[in-house]
Amino acid sequence: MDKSRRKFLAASGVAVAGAALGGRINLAQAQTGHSGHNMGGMRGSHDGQMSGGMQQKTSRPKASPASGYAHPRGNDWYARTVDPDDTFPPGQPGKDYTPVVVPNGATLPFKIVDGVKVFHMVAEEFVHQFAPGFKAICWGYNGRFPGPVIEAVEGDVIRIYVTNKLSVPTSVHWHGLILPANMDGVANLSQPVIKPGETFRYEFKCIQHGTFMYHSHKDTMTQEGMGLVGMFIIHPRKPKRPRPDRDFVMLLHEMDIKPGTYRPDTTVAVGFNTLTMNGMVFPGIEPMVAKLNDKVRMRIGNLSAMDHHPIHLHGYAFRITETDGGEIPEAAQWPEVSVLVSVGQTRNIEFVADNPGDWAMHCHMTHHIMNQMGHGLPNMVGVDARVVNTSVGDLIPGYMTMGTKGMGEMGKHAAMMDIPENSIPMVGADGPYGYLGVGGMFTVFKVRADLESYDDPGWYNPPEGTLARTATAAELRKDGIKV
Ligand SMILES: [Cu+2]
Repeated sequence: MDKSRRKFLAASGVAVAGAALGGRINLAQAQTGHSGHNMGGMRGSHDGQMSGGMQQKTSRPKASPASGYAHPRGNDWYARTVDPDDTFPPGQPGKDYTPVVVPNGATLPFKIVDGVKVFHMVAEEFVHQFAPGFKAICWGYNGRFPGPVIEAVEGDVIRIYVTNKLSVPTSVHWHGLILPANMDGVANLSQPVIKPGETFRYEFKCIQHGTFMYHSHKDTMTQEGMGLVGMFIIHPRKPKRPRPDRDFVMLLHEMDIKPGTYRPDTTVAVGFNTLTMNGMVFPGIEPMVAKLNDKVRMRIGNLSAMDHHPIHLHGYAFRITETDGGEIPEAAQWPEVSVLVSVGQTRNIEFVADNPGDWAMHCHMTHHIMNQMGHGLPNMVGVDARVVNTSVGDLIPGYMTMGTKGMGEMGKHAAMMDIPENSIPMVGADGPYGYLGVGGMFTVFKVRADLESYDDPGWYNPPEGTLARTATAAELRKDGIKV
């Protein structure tokens, strides 16, 4: 940790303790904007704060030009690189930020009207495909589940129109954003509902940067469950570190869609069978592709109904660099190989793509890398299927016992079996060395030394001597391994 950072944290501690002791006074000061500004102004100015000298150096916060709202400054740990009251031209892709990469997804287009970034979202019902052979009637925004990623830059003033084409009232909550209370989108707490057919207008300034989300805040069990969710990215106006070469965005979600049906059952609370990354299940999920030594950031959000997901990346150790609450100081960044993304949280991980290959990246909950896995099945592992097949087969012609050798090959059987329409029970995909018996929250991170584009480069071709293979008799003999 550098010296100024340490000073800043020490100063924050003093300030928080002070606020707790003198709550009434601070509250009164906060109403005039003074107390909060002092706390915000303490970064690297420990001495000034202790002597009370900061008050002379600072001025009252100005209202936002867009909203007439005094930006909160008390909690200095939310991530910002510029003064929230300063005005900036709307951030431009390529110039002010490197756009994010959204596997299987898209970012929401905007136009600029009088210096304001204007977006339009439409909440609606549509048929969503999770993978070839598996669709359902979902809700989402602009025909997408999850909705398109909103991408902005710190200091942008944004206006988002939300049209409700659903048959029920809705609202949109901007999850993690620091904004005026009545732009927060909680139906009937911060605003009236958006009735079917209505278009609401939200407007606020992006005073922080980071990885955030948005979702319905009306009948959330149903509406988030049906797919009214999305990611909201705000890039720093003045990045302190080089921009990443690959900045991936991934939203985790889960539904329960019974095989043979076409609608998510949002009353289900456990045993979800459709575990998605950006709305897709493996093998429908696009790989993430990077060039060797690219700086990679992955922003992972979770708006599942009930499950936290430990997302594990093979072949790498990474650092957890940000949460939706802000940047983690470098000295406190947590090295990991799995990042737990709890419901309602985002996590950024960063690393250098220095290890070429095709690397699995998946939720480590084993039931979350299966598709439409049934539950409450009899335990057939280890059962002698020949006996069961013979005796039951007399009664039910064509009967075949499943699961006696585990579930790994089930997808292959499914191709030959009479399975319900619109279902991909445990279907995986053909990998370079055989059948890849996984589904759900599973993807592949592909790193290559030679890439002409970031399109899928196909399967990895390992260098000589780096492929695990069958041991030869001579090798076993030489190393004294008896089998
Ligand atoms: Cu999981």
